[in-house]
Amino acid sequence: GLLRIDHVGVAVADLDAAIEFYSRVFGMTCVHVEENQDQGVREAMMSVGPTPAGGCVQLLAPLSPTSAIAKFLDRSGPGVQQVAYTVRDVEAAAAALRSRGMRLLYDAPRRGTAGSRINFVHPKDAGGVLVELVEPPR
Ligand code: V0V
Repeated sequence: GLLRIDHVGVAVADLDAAIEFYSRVFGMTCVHVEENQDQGVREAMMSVGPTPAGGCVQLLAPLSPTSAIAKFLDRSGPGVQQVAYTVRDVEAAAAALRSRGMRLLYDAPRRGTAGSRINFVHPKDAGGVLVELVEPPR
């Protein structure tokens, strides 16, 4: 099952400008920056509150004009693109959701932030929300 909210993903055009904005205005701390070629993103994890227990906002900037984030920005502009939940076992969580009629985007998990394993529920099956499952690295 789902353990907690892992992060809320926000599509942005300019990652460095967004990091500066979230730090200055909301007092969040940038705890990780990474480029993920497979997902076509440069991303930053912004920790909410004094400890990681507060969860994170994940800022997502496109690496190429054909990436998922570029397409989202073209269609919807900047804003919330996904809600991600922590799971213990991403394959088991995906199987459970498939059995409840959800389409998962990948047959097998792919690599997410910091070596996590990820999959997604199609937004059309989840009330218009792109849902991500995140199994943290061991
Ligand atoms: C598209 N739609 C969305 C949406 N993206 N609705 C809500 N939230 C979103 N993010 C709607 C879109 O408006 C269409 O609605 C419909 O879904 C189908 O659109 P489509 O043209 O068939 O599909 P695409 O090409 O827009 O692709 C959508 C999907 C794509 C979700 C399939 O974005 C995808 O593969 N996403 C998973 C990977 C990803 O998002 N990577 C970036 C984050 P109408 O017009 O039919 O009503 S990377 C990440 O999270 C990492 C690294 C991490 O957390 O570790």
